[in-house]
Amino acid sequence: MVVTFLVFLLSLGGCTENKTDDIKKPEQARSLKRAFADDFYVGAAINARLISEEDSLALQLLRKEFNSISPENDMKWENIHPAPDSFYFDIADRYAALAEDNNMFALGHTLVWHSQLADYMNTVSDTATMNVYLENHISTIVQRYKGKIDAWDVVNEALNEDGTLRESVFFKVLGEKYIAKAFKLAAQSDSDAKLLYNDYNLCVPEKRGGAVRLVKTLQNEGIKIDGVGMQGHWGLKEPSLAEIENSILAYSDLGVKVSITELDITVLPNPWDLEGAEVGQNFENEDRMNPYPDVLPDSVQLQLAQRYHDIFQLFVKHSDKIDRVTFWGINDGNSWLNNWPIRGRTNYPLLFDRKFHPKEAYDSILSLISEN
Ligand code: 9MR
Repeated sequence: MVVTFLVFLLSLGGCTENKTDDIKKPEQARSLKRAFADDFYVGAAINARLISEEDSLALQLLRKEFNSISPENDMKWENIHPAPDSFYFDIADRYAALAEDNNMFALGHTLVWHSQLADYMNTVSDTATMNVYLENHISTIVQRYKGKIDAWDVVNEALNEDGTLRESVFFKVLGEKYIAKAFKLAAQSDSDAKLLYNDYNLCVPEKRGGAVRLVKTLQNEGIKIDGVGMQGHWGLKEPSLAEIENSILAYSDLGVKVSITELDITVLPNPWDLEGAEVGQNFENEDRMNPYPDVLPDSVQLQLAQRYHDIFQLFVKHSDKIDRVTFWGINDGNSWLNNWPIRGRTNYPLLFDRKFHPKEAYDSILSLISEN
């Protein structure tokens, strides 16, 4: 921040003729997508209101700052494919059009996930039905958005914390080959789309081991996988920068690209030491668990800024291995972290506050570019 401030002072000193214009220039040029244009896409997850262009302030900010989008909920199975023979494409179509109109890199999130599944999927128990449903789901959706969706989270959160495979309905019915099947179907439906495995806690060594095995298994079978998505639901201290770096290197060593797909940093107490994003974990609210209901104290604001600075410094260092860094939301007010793992708290995990104003964390990230 000191550096940003110095740059600002220098810019004032440098203006001679048209002062107003010169002073404005650095401010107008500030934008995440411009700052990191040589490094990676900078994305945001967007909700149905924003996709439908009902939230004009959010849309304005999105266009200014970001060059990639992820649909927070609207392409998940329960929303896009609510009954075996019925698809609901209205919002997803608008999402794809928004990306196209604004020249943004569009992610499809997500094809195969145990959570937010349509009810009928949870009762499937035979191989034939599961195969038909999976084929219909993946082929229909990926073909529809061929050339419009640039990358897919093909399989989401298939791993347990110890690196073994989660007993999802897909696993129970088809065994581990459901993963290969999903990637194969996606590749057949759009050979140009980038195909990703996406999960949380992918910096934890045991889980990282599981993800490395998963990627290698696909590669050994000759199945296309282009990237690993490290979600990045992180805290002020955990995971350590060393574990984040080890993980970027471990995935990149496999010959796939890394994306940071769902970045946010919680500043609220977490007495259960929960990490990641297991949405089934929920707890009761109480005052001591919601210490900043009105405003975030400066001391914590600065800690958050420093943490974002350090993390982005690492991302820039490894920008040859990283395709995209996506935040899970636009501003603090619409973050899922206000409701997880306790409903109704006030969290501050993103770069923009509830009024869409950039926070210190935003400046700390942009200062990296002038530091280089
Ligand atoms: O942000 C999403 C939230 O609005 C939903 O209620 C929740 C339900 O599962 O999913 C959230 O997004 C998740 C994402 O799709 C996958 N990784 C974890 C994210 C946070 O839970």
